[in-house]
Amino acid sequence: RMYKRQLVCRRDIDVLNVPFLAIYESLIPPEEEKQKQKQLMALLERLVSKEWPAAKLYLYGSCANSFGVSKSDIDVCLAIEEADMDKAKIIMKLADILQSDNLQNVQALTRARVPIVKLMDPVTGISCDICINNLLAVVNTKLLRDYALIDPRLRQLAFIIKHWAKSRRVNETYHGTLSSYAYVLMCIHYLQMRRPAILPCLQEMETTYSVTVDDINCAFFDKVEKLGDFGRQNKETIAQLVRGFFHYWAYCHDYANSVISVRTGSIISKREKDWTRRIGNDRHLICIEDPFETSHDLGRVVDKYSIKVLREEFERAAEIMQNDPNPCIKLFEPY
Ligand code: 3AT
Ligand code: MG
Repeated sequence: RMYKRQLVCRRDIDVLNVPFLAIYESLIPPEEEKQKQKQLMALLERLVSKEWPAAKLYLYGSCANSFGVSKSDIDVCLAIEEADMDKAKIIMKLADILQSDNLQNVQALTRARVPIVKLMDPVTGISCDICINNLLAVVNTKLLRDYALIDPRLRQLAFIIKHWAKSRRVNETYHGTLSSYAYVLMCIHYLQMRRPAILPCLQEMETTYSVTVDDINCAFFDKVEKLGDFGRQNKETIAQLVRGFFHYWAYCHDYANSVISVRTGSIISKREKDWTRRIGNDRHLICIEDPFETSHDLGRVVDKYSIKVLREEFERAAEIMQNDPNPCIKLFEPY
């Protein structure tokens, strides 16, 4: 009888695969959008190389890590060696160069935590942020993209979680909730921890890709096409994974003692990282280790108010996934 009940439960949850996959499909950017991004990149490259022939432009963030939904802004990094010029000066110069072409709303934000130039291209309608020498972000973009190539369930899960987080307004770092980057790391970690595992830990495998950025050695296995169908032993469906993800963050994660770590593919202790008390503004109320900048907790933006909001949203989502026969409406209900 027990077995029969489990079967029924499984069938119940699996009717949700169709609507979840439909949401995922609806969020994928169309090919035409990718073409427009390329067109804008080509224009920017042309303008930048006139002033700085040796400089390079990289796409990073969701437009390059494969976790970008339709109509996202694009994130661009200008890699430049200008020993005698500080970032603010480069930003001003860059804004000047772009202004004089037909780009619109060019703004130099020199005093932001990460100084950027913002602009809009009227030809493609795409908005873009350009930062200077943020090469760690370019490397973590590659890591995320490589993980996405291993099993399609990662991209599906991350799109759904990001869509939920945006709908519920818990994807706003300036209000103390988590970045998209943090949510994708949470998804990767969740799939690394499944048994059988759905994702491996690329940083614990043989090094096939290695760069040193800001004195940090970033090394991992990037020949992901060689991993075959890594997660095939695990038959969990997208509906089960969405439910399991929320259940984990609502009821199972040990917020007092644990750090999730994609770098090791495991849970590590706060004590081991000395993340047990507040230092400055880092409160460590939910701990997500950056895979390369290991002293960096992506949960550090979370404060004593927003942790409550976040955990209540995880519980709300877990409860809906558990009890609502038609959860897709309520789950993504605008906050
Ligand atoms: P959206 O689709 O724009 O919401 P995204 O993946 O572009 O998602 P963000 O705009 O938050 O995410 O960030 C852009 C990239 O910058 C993603 C990641 O490569 C890098 N990044 C963001 N936050 C951090 C961080 N705290 N530490 C290191 N890298 C980060
Ligand atoms: Mg972005």
